[in-house]
Amino acid sequence: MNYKRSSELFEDAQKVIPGGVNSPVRAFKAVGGHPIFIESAQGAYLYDSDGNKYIDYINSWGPMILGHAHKPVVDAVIEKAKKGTSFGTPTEIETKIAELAVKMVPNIDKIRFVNSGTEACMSAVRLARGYTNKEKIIKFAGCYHGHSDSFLIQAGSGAITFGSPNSPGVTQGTAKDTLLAKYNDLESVRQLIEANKNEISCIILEPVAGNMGCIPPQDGFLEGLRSLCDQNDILLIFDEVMTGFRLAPGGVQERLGVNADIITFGKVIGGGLPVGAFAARSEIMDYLSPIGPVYQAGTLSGNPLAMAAGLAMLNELDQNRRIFESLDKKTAYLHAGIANALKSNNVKHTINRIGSMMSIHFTEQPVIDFESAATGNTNTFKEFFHGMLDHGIYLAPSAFETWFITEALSYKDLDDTIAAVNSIAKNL
Ligand code: KE4
Repeated sequence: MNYKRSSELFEDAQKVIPGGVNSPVRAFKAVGGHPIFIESAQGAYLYDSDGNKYIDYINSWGPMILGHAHKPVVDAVIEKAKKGTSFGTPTEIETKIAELAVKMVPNIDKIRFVNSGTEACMSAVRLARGYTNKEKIIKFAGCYHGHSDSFLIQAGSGAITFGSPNSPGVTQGTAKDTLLAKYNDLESVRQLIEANKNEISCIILEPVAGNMGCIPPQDGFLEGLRSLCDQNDILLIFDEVMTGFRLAPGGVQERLGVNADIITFGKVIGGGLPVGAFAARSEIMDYLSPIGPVYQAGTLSGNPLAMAAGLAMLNELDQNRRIFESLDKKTAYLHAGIANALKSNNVKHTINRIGSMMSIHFTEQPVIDFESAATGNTNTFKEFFHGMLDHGIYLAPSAFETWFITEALSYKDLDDTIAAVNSIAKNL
């Protein structure tokens, strides 16, 4: 593949943007080389500035579940833009998408829209602290909830990727209120609750982790957290920024049958435009300003343009629920093909998968938490990543991310992907 133009564009970008990127994980730091600059995208494909075509398994880190430049979403955005993009006033479309989200997601009465997953998770924790009048939170090593100070403690995604899970700039005063548990380990949570009696406002987690690779909850883990929260007057926050409207119309709550108290959203809910949201039953959400004391606000929150994209996306997912079955089948097919290709070439690996999320870990042990995810061979991942890129397959440039499957992928795309793995595996 020729990456000449991307290389030139990266040189220019680095002069005026820190690291040449507006989000660190895009910089290829973990895999070496330089990032690929994408010119356009359509369906399951990306087209870079050198004219190379890729089958895309990032899909903008999750939003493009129906594929890039999906016509109903694009048309909705174009029509809405002609009438103005943002007024800073209430608009009918905000109510429409809120009604649809409340219909699709179990156990919520009200939803507040913001502009990113970070904002949604940050606001959800503030709401939990205000509602319970308690200050500490429990998060899990390897989970990522955006870059708000309270979360950059053993954070996943880009933070693990760059080996800075605890970021400078986060004060001790903040860090002391964030308690760290081990994913899929209820005993680690019990110990924290015992040691911090009546001080913990909430437990926040990715109910299916996607930021240390894809790590589904083990049987009983979510149910155990639900019980611990009920017994100790703690709110359970499901960060469904990745899983919401992806693992089922109603997300993990629907798919795995465990209810949280507050649920956060991002990615799919915005149809590719900047949208985050958090939702809960009324007794919690009514603690929010302007009716309650917990302040939260945003200039572009619920702007009509982003709402138009999100509403078009959610409408299609709500009205064509067979999409979720198709996504599951495509992901299972891809999993089986890749596993066979790696196994037949004696490549040590573990593949985790649930719904349309999966990840490959170059380790033989089961990957169930941050520690086991970190046993993956990062050099093998680097070779695998660049081999796939050269075969026109675009993966997340980090071993601590998830493959996002889009409905736009054909079975030929999946077969081409499996063939690429088979070809690369011979040299891993
Ligand atoms: P944003 O602020 O990036 O919209 O959302 C933060 C966030 C919150 N919760 C979960 C479970 C998330 O996965 C994310 C963001 N995901 C990363 C990918 N692992 C975004 C990619 C990036 O940082 O550029």
